[in-house]
Amino acid sequence: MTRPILYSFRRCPYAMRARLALEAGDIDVELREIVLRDKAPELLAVSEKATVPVLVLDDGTVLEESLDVMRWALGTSDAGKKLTPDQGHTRDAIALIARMDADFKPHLDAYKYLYRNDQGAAFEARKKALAFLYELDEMLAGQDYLMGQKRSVADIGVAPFVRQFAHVDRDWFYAQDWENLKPWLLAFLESEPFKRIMKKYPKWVAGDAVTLFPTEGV
Ligand SMILES: N[C@@H](CCC(=O)N[C@@H](CS)C(=O)NCC(=O)O)C(=O)O
Repeated sequence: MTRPILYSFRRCPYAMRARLALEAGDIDVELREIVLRDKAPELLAVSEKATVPVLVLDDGTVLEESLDVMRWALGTSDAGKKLTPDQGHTRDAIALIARMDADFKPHLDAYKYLYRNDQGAAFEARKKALAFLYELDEMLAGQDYLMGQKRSVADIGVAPFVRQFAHVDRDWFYAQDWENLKPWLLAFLESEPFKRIMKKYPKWVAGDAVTLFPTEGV
């Protein structure tokens, strides 16, 4: 049996959430670490869009969206059960993630990219991102995870982006009054699954020995 192939980039939040879903289901894939400024021709050959993550299934199906990779992982393994919210439905979690991609991520990108060159504009962008973060903070009131007392697909879909936001200016982030969001993010960063998916791999080149993710053996 050929294993699915995952084109991934360690620091990409979309790739992180795809890896977290695969990790939750212990679904082994062949991981190919991509360098964004020098993409492997094999990635370009299967995906015109060539963003990461891309998962190529053993029947040749190409999943080019992190949400599709997550949905596939949830549907084909224990990950579905493990990551089902104990409050609300998986579809609500996916809707929250999709809303974050549309409404929060553009402000995060602007904040991150402008921070070094134009702080005034960066702070404007940061302001626009706040509503979503306070919404998360409210969801977390009285519970450890976004949709209950159990880690769900909502947490793994959203947390990599909150991490990216927090890391633009850590001092500022941790000085804010989102008292539920801060411990939630810190717990995510310290969690075993997150540590497991953040292992470093060298850039993949055709002919390299296979890297099995999440198992990591060869
Ligand atoms: N909607 C896509 C977005 C993926 C995405 O934009 N990934 C970034 C890296 S974080 C990327 O590959 N950018 C392409 C590039 O920089 O050339 C998904 O959810 O998978």
